[in-house]
Amino acid sequence: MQSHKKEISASMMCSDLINLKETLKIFEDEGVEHLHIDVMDGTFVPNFGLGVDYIRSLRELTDIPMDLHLMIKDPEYKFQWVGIKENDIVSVHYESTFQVQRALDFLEPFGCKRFLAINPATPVYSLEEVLDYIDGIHLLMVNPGFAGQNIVPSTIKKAEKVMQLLKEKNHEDVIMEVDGNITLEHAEVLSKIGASIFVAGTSCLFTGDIKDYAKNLENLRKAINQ
Ligand code: S6P
Ligand code: MG
Repeated sequence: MQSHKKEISASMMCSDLINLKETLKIFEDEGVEHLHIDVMDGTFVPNFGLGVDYIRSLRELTDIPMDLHLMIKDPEYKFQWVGIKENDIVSVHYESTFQVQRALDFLEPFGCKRFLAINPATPVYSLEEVLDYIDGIHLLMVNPGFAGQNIVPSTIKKAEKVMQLLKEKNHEDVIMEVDGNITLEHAEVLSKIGASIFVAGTSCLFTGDIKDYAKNLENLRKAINQ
């Protein structure tokens, strides 16, 4: 198995706006690699989420690259709205458009890393035809839309199947991100399976008190690097 660096993506929908600056300072000091931004349109998922003004303001506060998780219908026509930068990851959902490959093509000129996201019930074989056009697979461990949900148990086995597919297709250059209910225990198991990016939400990072964030990040770092 090709080994990739293990990285943390802090889920900003779980963060507390009042302490935003202090939170970002902790993330910078702790070397958090990505800010996970859940963009939700109320159609693809039953919730509204972080929007373009929030993204713009956040850019003024930090240089940490963004991990833009687009949970929106027909994303290929909306990339310009988002303000994508070269160091960002952008995930489009397999289920959000009839033209996944076109969506990935439309993303190419932005120079960002292109990830394909799949929901818990979307089969792993859906990834096969687009492996040449992506840098990563974004595996949803919960049905998207909300923080604080319990893992869909079958997704752990599914993570193994993703790694198996990448091996079979000679595509171990493609990395796997895991998103949803990433507790320390799940992080450790998924890291051993081969995941490289871990979305840190209420399950391991945003546990209530900002004073705990640095320690929480250190614990997560330990769990994914065992
Ligand atoms: C869910 C979203 C996720 C959440 C994350 C929160 O729709 O894609 O990125 O922000 O799941 O983490 P937790 O630990 O509360 O599940
Ligand atoms: Mg997400």
